[in-house]
Amino acid sequence: MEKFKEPILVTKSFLPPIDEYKKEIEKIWETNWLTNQGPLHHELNSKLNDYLKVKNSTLFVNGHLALDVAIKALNLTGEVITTPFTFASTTHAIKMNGLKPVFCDINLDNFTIDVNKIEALITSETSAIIPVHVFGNPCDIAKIEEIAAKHNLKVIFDAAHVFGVQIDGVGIGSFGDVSMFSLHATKVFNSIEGGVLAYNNKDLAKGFDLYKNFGITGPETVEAVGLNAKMNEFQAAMGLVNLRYVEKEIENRRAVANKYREGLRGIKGIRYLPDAPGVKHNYAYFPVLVEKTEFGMDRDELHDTLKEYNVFARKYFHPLVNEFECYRDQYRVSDTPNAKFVGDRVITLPMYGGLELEKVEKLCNIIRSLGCK
Ligand code: T4K
Repeated sequence: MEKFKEPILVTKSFLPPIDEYKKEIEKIWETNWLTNQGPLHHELNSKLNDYLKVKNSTLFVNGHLALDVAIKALNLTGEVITTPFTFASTTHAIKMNGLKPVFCDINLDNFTIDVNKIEALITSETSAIIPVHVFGNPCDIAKIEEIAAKHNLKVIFDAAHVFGVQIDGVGIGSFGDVSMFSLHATKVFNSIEGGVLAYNNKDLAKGFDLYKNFGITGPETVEAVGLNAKMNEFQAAMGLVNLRYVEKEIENRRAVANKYREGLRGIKGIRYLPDAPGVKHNYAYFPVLVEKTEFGMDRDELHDTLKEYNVFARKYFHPLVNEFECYRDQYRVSDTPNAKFVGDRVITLPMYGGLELEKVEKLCNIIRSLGCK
């Protein structure tokens, strides 16, 4: 089969029509307000509350600092239970706050934290759970909330991948103490870079605002040691324009996901995830597990061979966080066997709304042709 003429990358940032963005940023020339909670920031904030179906939210310059601020403002201490099958950000945010990440294994059904293994990891030092709705798949939220209530733990959901996801019509940011959404360029919805904390308890807003702005509370008062994590007006403008297109983007992604499922169906050794009942998915990623004994090639061979066809899939998330150079001396990967299993087999195929369905079909045919006959 012939290679693709143009490279196909794992994703492609959504960009709105440039004139719409220009029109939005013209307002910045009128207000002369570039950052520090300007009018576009406020407008985006209130529109995101509606779109995400959450009671309260606070905007940030990126998702990582939003997570960092959530950890600080919730006063977490000691140990925090999380998963190693995630992006570096989740664990680094815990570690950089002087806390100890404790890795819980994942389940093999949708790669989120295995709720049956959490309680065994709770000690007198545990203050919180930071589960990850990885690839856009919701964790077992009810069970996590039950465990947290029983042991008096805080819950911060790393919701970086689940912008727009709903469960039975409820915004996924409505659960736990707080949820962090990433609005990075590679996400379903972007504000170039950006982050959102969503939460029910409006009293939390004060701490989030405090830590994202150097701990400043007034022109002559600084109440806490904070950082600078403010979203600027150019980011907010991009968010406002992109919000007009996000539903269409998700619809297009749904078509891409369904095309993959159709094209990959029945290939031995290739496994992909179904939609979960009651969930409005956002199709943030299209992860596939490759089983060498059935497919004939392992994940790494498939990944490298696809490059020859001009397809640049990615191994999200390999290596696992507990295999990183900076963590591996402190943890045993054998403690999280399902995460190891998935991390060694997973490949995320190209996924974005603008990916033509004919290309998806051809890519599936290429994968089929590479497998065992
Ligand atoms: N928690 C989780 C679970 C996360 O996955 C992330 C971020 C965070 C927390 C932290 O949120 P942020 O602080 O980032 O808001 C990317 C993203 O940078 C990162 O946001 C994301 N997760 C992670 C999973 O992926 P890289 O290093 O793999 O991205 P990069 O630069 O290789 O880009 C991937 C592809 O995206 C490129 O091949 C092409 C496309 N792309 C990329 C950029 C930057 C574009 O089309 N346009 C662009 O501007 O980390």
